[in-house]
Amino acid sequence: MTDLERKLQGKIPGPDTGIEVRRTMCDICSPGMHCGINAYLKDGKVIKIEGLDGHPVNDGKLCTKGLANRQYIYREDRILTPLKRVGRRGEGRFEPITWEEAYGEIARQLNRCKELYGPESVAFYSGYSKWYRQMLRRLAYAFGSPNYGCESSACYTAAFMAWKLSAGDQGGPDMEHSDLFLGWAFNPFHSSYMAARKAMKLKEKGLKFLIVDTRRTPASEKLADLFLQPRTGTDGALALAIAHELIRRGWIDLPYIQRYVYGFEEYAAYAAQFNESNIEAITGVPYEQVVAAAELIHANPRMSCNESSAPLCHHRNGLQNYRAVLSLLAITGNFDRTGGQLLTPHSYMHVSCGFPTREEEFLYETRPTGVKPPVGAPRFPLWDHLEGEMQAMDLSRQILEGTPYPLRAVFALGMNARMFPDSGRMFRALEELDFFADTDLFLTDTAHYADIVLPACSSFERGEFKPYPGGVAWYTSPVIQPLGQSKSDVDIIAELARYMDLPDEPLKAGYEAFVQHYILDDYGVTTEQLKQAELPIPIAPVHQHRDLEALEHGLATPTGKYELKSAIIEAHPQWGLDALPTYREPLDGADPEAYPFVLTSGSRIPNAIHSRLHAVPGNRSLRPHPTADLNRADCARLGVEEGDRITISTPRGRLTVQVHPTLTVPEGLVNLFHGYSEADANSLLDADHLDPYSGFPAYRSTRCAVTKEN
Ligand SMILES: Nc1nc2c(c(=O)[nH]1)N[C@H]1C(S)=C(S)[C@@H](COP(=O)(O)OP(=O)(O)OC[C@H]3O[C@@H](n4cnc5c(=O)[nH]c(N)nc54)[C@H](O)[C@@H]3O)O[C@H]1N2
Ligand SMILES: Nc1nc2c(c(=O)[nH]1)N[C@H]1C(S)=C(S)[C@@H](COP(=O)(O)OP(=O)(O)OC[C@H]3O[C@@H](n4cnc5c(=O)[nH]c(N)nc54)[C@H](O)[C@@H]3O)O[C@H]1N2
Ligand SMILES: [Mo]
Repeated sequence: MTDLERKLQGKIPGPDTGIEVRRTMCDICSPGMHCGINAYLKDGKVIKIEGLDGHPVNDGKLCTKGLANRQYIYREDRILTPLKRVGRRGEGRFEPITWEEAYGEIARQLNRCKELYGPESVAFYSGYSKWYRQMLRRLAYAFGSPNYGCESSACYTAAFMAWKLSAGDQGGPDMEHSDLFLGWAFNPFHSSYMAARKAMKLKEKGLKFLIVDTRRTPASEKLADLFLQPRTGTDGALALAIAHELIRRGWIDLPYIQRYVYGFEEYAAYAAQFNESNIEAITGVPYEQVVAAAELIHANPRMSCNESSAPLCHHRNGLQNYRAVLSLLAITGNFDRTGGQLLTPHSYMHVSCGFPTREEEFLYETRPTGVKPPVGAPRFPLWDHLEGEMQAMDLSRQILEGTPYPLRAVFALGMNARMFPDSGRMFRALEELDFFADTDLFLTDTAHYADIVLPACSSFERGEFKPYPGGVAWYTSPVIQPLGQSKSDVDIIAELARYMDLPDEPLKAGYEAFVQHYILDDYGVTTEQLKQAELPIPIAPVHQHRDLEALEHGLATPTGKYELKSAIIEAHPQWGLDALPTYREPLDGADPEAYPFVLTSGSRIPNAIHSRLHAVPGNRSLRPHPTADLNRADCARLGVEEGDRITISTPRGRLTVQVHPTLTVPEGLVNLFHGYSEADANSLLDADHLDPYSGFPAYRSTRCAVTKEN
């Protein structure tokens, strides 16, 4: 082997090998991460990737998902041209068309619906990707429809709403200064590796952990000083019982409560209903463990907690459960205090990016007035009051029933019909539409239902503005040409707006102009500077926290205080919701004799993220078969062993998967991972088993039956 061959084999960059390294970002997982990447390129192709040293999130490291980027962007089912459907909906037969033809058809069809049924009859939907959402929302508004909505109808927003009701905006943990961390539904080892690293480091420094999870997890094994394992969806009752124990023993911060907290007396009286007489029956947690939790909290006064964007709120009682957990911070005087939970006002994409922006001006200044309410508003009035976008969990119902008004077309970016509870109903709804356009990297089975499919490019093929917590930001540049004729989502939106000549100049000016004028101008920074930067650079000074400053100033709640009793809900008795964080049984009405098990679906797994990575060969090989976890005692009773097949059934449907006997789940609970199209957990769920406060679905608590498959 020659020297050059050796260098080529080792993928060594240099003029002789023709290999160069460019910087980009992984956008496969949560926007809270988006790690820096070195992409090694040869002949315009990515041949290797590695983590980018010095990047504020990953500092050179990459996880099982990040490492999949090369196989992900070159997945065989990448869409390379705009497509027009020629077969039946769902059949997957398409023919390539030009961008001009695609825009023409979309414009014609959306305008037709507008003329026949009004602008509200068109919904604009985004799947899990977030970075282009400001533009998509504005597109909906420019078209005249209030119906912009997204996957956040089932992710994070319920937690955000709980925070808004309680404190006017969200709070983040000041973990470094805490004595105790309340890891409630917290398993970052599978969902957020960088947070896991931080937790492990702080544990070594002496931080105590109270872990509350329905399953045994790496967090319960590696982090917990005390581990509580309640029945799924009973967290509200457990939190109220701990609160009652703290109150009863006087282990609360009374001066703080008197000054900064609203509704304490009624809250305390309500919490007293959860005690030694009933807590084990409701939650499965013995009362001694409630006492142990109260003792741990008392012994470790500075306490913070994790943000649970999903599992705590994935129940029909989820938002209230989450409020009950948060209330523990308020009664112990841990909100807006060093080592507790600090206000982290949202400023970009629902999260705090460390500096204020004028994003909301861009989002709302063109919102149409005098139009019908968005999808889901009548059914979920609190959601509508706090969020104002459509609650997409009501989308399939409205399409199929046509009430309160017809919904006839959907323009989507990255729609995955399988993320909706009773995904079959969503597919039926897509079949019923007059027109459906979907934009994706891959020709998914949801895209098969579209009349027009548009090809989006990956984060390696485009640029993106990316702020990170702590006031730093950068703007990535494409490292390779877009594959085929694919385009960046934001370019698609701006081009369509121009094609349709919608009355919105800032939208038509495009994404980069939005970032410059609504985000960066205030800081005297240009997108060009951020593109030149080797790594994210500081663009605003970091806010220095002062204890009780936000509370002294008055929170953005109606009373200005931390509200244990929501004044917003109190002021709207017609909603039929409770102002206190009341507790209600999570399980549905299915017959417990016919459906003696409980199904929880969606706990995260390290090798996959939703529907994105199951089709990537390397990741798929780590968990090739959809599998359900079942307690060993249940397995023994059913007579099944590792790898045997079981059928999980609900009144909605049935699914056959492999079984994994385990002790991580308690008896009676079936844990199924989500995102597999051939074993779609959501096909088993009821589309109307929703939280009336948030509209969130009960992904984590549905009665089911389990039988052995022969
Ligand atoms: N049973 C169960 N179901 C759940 C959950 C659960 O816990 N249990 N979790 C819920 C939660 S929290 C979430 S966030 C949702 C996930 O929400 P989904 O929307 O289901 O998420 P994904 O499958 O990651 O992505 C949707 C589509 O976006 C496409 N896509 C990726 N990148 C881009 C891009 O840059 N542009 C465009 N146009 N498309 C792109 C992907 O290829 C994919 O087809 O699932 C929810 N569903
Ligand atoms: N690898 C990977 N990482 C991801 C994702 C992914 O798909 N794959 N998705 C991303 C997204 S969109 C989101 S929203 C986040 C979610 O992030 P997390 O909320 O951290 O993830 P989960 O694993 O869903 O839930 C955490 C723990 O909650 C427990 N749990 C479930 N139900 C209950 C309950 O009723 N009560 C209690 N106390 N515990 C419960 C589960 O057993 C699990 O161990 O993850 C993000 N990160
Ligand atoms: Mo999510």
